[in-house]
Amino acid sequence: MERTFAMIKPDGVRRGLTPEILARIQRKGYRVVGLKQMVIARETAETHYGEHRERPFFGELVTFITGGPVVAIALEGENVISGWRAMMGATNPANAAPGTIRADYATTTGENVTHGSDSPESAGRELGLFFKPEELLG
Ligand code: RTP
Ligand code: MG
Repeated sequence: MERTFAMIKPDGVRRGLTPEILARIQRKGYRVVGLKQMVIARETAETHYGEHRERPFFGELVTFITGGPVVAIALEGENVISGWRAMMGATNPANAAPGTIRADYATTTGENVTHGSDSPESAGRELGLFFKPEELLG
């Protein structure tokens, strides 16, 4: 069984998409092993998106992701890392396959509703950044 870090970004929370996205996760059969709504501290956001530190959009990205509550989710399931990213769709919603979360709800690359870890290494790092072990189901 694999685990990943998923997040509903501030645009998704603001637009009331949390129940819809959790319903999609439930229908798919993934197990929610951690869940909390929170405002991300600037330092945490800079660590989370550290790989993009040198990119031109980094400042905007950190401002956006810390600009309102997010829902942090720890998911468990078979091949959940790639499976959850498949459910999200491409980073740029214009390229996202029909039926994916980003195709259905997002309009811009900057505000694309959800996040998902992109590898087992990122998943472990991001789960550790957002959740204490005692906040997760066994
Ligand atoms: P995420 O990390 O949020 O799950 O998204 P991702 O893997 O699909 O995309 P990634 O390349 O990791 O980029 C992280 C987030 O940065 C914003 N971004 N903006 N303006 C731009 O060109 C640009 N490129 C990326 C997006 O919000 C993207 O999800
Ligand atoms: Mg990414």
